[in-house]
Amino acid sequence: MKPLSSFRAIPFALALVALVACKPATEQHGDHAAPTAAAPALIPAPATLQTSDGQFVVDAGTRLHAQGEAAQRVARLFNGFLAKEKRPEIPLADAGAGGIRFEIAAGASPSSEGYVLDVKPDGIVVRAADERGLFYGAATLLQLLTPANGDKVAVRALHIEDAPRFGWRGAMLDSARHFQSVDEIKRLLDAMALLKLNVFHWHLTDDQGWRIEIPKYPKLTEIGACRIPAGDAGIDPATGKPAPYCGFYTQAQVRDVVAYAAARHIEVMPEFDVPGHAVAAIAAYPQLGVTGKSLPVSNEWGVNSNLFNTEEETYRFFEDVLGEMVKLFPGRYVHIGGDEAVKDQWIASQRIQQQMKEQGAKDEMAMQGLMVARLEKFLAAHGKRLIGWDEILEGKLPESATVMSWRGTEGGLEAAKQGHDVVMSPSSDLYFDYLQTRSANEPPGRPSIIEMKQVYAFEPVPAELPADKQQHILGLQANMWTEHSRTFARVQHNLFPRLAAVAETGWTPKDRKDYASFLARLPAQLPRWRAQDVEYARTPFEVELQAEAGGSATAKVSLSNPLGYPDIRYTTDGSAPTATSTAYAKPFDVVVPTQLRAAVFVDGQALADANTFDIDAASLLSRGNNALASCGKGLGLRLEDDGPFKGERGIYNVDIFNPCWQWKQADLSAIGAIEVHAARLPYNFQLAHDETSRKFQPARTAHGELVLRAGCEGAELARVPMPAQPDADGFVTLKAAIQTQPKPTDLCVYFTGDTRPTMWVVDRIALQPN
Ligand code: TNX
Repeated sequence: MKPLSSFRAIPFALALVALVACKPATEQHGDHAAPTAAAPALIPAPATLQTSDGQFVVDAGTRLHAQGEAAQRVARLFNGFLAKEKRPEIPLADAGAGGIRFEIAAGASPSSEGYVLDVKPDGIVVRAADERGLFYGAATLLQLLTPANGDKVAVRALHIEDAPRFGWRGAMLDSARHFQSVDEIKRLLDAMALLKLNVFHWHLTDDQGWRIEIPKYPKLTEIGACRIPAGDAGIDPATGKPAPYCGFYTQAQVRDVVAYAAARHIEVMPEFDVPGHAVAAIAAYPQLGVTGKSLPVSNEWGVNSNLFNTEEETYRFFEDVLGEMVKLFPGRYVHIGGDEAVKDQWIASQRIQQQMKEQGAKDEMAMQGLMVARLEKFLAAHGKRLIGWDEILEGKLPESATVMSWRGTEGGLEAAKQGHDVVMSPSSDLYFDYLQTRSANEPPGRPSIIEMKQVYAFEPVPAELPADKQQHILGLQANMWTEHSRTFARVQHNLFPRLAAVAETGWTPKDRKDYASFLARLPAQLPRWRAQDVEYARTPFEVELQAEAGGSATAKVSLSNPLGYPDIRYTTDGSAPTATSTAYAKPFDVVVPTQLRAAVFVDGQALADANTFDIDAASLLSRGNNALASCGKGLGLRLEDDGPFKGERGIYNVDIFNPCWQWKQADLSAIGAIEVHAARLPYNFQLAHDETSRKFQPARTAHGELVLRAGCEGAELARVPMPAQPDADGFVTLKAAIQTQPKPTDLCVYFTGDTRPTMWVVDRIALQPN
């Protein structure tokens, strides 16, 4: 519950990671070396690219020529990006021979987002029919100018003709569950633009926070923008008083974000979620809710049963909010949510049932359909198109409505068949709150893993969709929900590098996509991101280790990399691994204790800082939370502790339907006792109709017991009563004597008693030999 300082001190099983600074590749050469042009590693891959002999060297003498206002705007942005990467800008100069030329020319590309880029020994020319296309050409050039060799870059002679496959290449950010500053959002917009993404879907309202200033309804931000986080995170230990978590964007800030995005050719699409995900608004104005009762802004995750009502005054509120949004956001679309609106409250309300009868809605989904239809009319009258999550298909949907398919692709397929436009963002492939590796270094999130490979393989156009309907698939979008992402660093960790795969699917022609080629190009993107201050996840580029106790004083070690980069190098003498350290080929034995350090190499460069693993007798006999399996297949989350109030908090995988962990095939043949180190977390979830899935065994004693079993349905090995509270450090350590088990045993560990309001979670299990 309240780990104060001890979290860091706990000897974690096998995953002690030492962070060693890794220099960007651009700093690793002297600037006197003669530059030679490398094969271009572009992401997203362009539609066509032909290299030829020769190269052009960009150096301090190079000048940038841009004719006309639009081309000059692109040139200034281009130099702005160079400056941000702390690289020399390329001075603008009047037209002359050689150098770099940005040019807008009618007919240069058939697509407004397309461009042509030529590198020849006498200069570089980027040409487009439209400013937008020229910007993407400049973004490609920025990548071609890496890696730099001091202030010189040799660019291989080439010819690129490029244009995107899809018009909607999106990323959604949930600023409701956790809030990001305007500067952070601008950093994301920069990174998106350089990957040629063009839609920023901004999730601004939800149960846990209302994040946009609407002057006519000041309480939306006075009340709705703050919540008291669950558990100890919501109490300031210095004062004992509630510690609200707050944040909203003023209208001036929204305009600033919209303008910043527009300059980078990104459309910002706001979302106002109705009729569910409405608690923050109802907390501000209880008359908007079905019960009329006042509610706190929610600090629980999941599906909340509080909905907006269907009164005329509520419609006025909707139109007032949307009226502000259509003024603030010049883009074509406004998102009205529509997801996860469980109808229990509407069913229970006589008044809403009466209104349904009067309005001819045969059921609650039809009533939501009428709501969508009214909002669609309102938006259309203001020149906007309505888009909503795929649930809106379940009501009668206005023809012009666009569907965002999140519950798989079926909703999108059905909508496109019916003639609606569709954006594909299935939770199975494009939800980036789902984690990307099994590493113990992953931040909180959803630990059903969506690996890069799966993101890359996602195909937005379903094979079953008839050819004459395929133009309805506008494109794809990655969604970054932030229930579990308290910091912007964690948001970026989840978005990058996977967003690069989304960018390639959105941009590159289908037949030019190739995962092996993508993986080969990805290492070149890492120093670019580092220069741009994009805090991409290191976990996919790290080394993971598995160690099993071997004979009396050895362990069998296997090493792997989540992305499958093959060149793993390691040391066992404490030194930092280099490209010439021992190459890992297959599992091998080490004597215990050994400190093993390993990194993955591509072209002589480490992809990430080396990982350091301490393999000793204690580590072989213990497993941290991350190395344990869940007992069943419920709803797995990777949750952060609610304390300490300030500083780093523990992170635990837990199945909130059935919190139970197992050490599969544990060798208990010489084990006489088991020590369990446990933390306690608030159970702050609303599961709506899934509530019945929440399982726990009744407690037999006042505070429940720790139970150990041989197999989750097997014989009980031990039962130990739990204390009322964890220790001052937020943890308890429990010791249970067991009978030795002759055969390898699935050791299952759980706690009895209601998981609400708090649940115990296993932090570490240690086997104690007889
Ligand atoms: C479902 S996606 C939601 C969100 C959650 C997300 C978590 C959608 C339209 N609704 O409210 O944040 O799952 O993965």
